[in-house]
Amino acid sequence: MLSLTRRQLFAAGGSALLAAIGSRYLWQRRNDLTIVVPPHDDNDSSRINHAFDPMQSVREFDWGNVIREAGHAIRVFEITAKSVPIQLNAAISFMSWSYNGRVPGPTLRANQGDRVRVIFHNADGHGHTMHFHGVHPAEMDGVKPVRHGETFIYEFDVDHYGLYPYHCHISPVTRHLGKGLYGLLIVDPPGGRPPADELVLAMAGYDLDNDGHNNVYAFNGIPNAFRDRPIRIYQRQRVRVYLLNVIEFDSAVTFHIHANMFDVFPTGRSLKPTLNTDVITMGTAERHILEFSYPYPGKYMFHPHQDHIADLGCMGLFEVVARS
Ligand SMILES: [Cu+2]
Repeated sequence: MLSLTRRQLFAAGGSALLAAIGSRYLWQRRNDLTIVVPPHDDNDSSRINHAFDPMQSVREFDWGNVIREAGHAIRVFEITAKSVPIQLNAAISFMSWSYNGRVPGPTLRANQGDRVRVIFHNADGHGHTMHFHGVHPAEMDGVKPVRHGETFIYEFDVDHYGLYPYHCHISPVTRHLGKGLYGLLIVDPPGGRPPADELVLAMAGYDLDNDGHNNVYAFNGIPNAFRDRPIRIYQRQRVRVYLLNVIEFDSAVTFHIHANMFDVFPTGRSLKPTLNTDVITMGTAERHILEFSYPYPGKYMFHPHQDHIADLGCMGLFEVVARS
């Protein structure tokens, strides 16, 4: 893949050319880059059927359907809450409460300035809601129960790009969120972000016996899913991770990647990184954009550095695939 640095451009065309076309040219070159995703080997018939595919949720974004009403563009999403049994591993089946039958719920995505309409059906036996983080009127705050069989429409403008968790806000929230009712809304800045292989990772715990302590932990709903099936990424290609921590009961965890450093865009609310590190601390509901690229092929762990939490299922691998 072609990527011109400023120095390479000087070497290629000289300073007069650079002065004439300047940073605009560099920006366009970057936008011309094609992001490619390595294929995953999915022929393993011994793999557990979890009820949904955590590998799919890594790179899946729901942009909704854009409609126009009275000249105003509205991005429409449909979400249904329902109980779904999920196979956490060979031994543990767990009755989740889910948005659209998956944990985490779909990664909703919009552009700054959009109006967002979320049509929320509750097909579950318990009352649930969708409480979005971000700016909206009180009646859209998702703290009033939506009963079994009812539909509620959440509608608000997203005027600030960034990352916004959504989750059920029925008490006890630890239980409603911990059983799987959470997800992420990404609001892109005007013009978007530079091309990258974009991944969604959500860290969460499961309190299987309702004793106020998590028994297992997971990235994207399934313990050790990406330890057993590494996420393949290409060497020397920018990776952008939309990272959410919704681990209840443990007040804060870290996120750590091996053999590399990452840039941090806190809450997705900046276009420039504020930190470069390999461990970032996150309280419950904190979320950040991380960017990195791996220079060397191989398999590299990522996990919270609360190592007992990693040992209990919050463990994954990036498999960095060589490219010529
Ligand atoms: Cu709920």
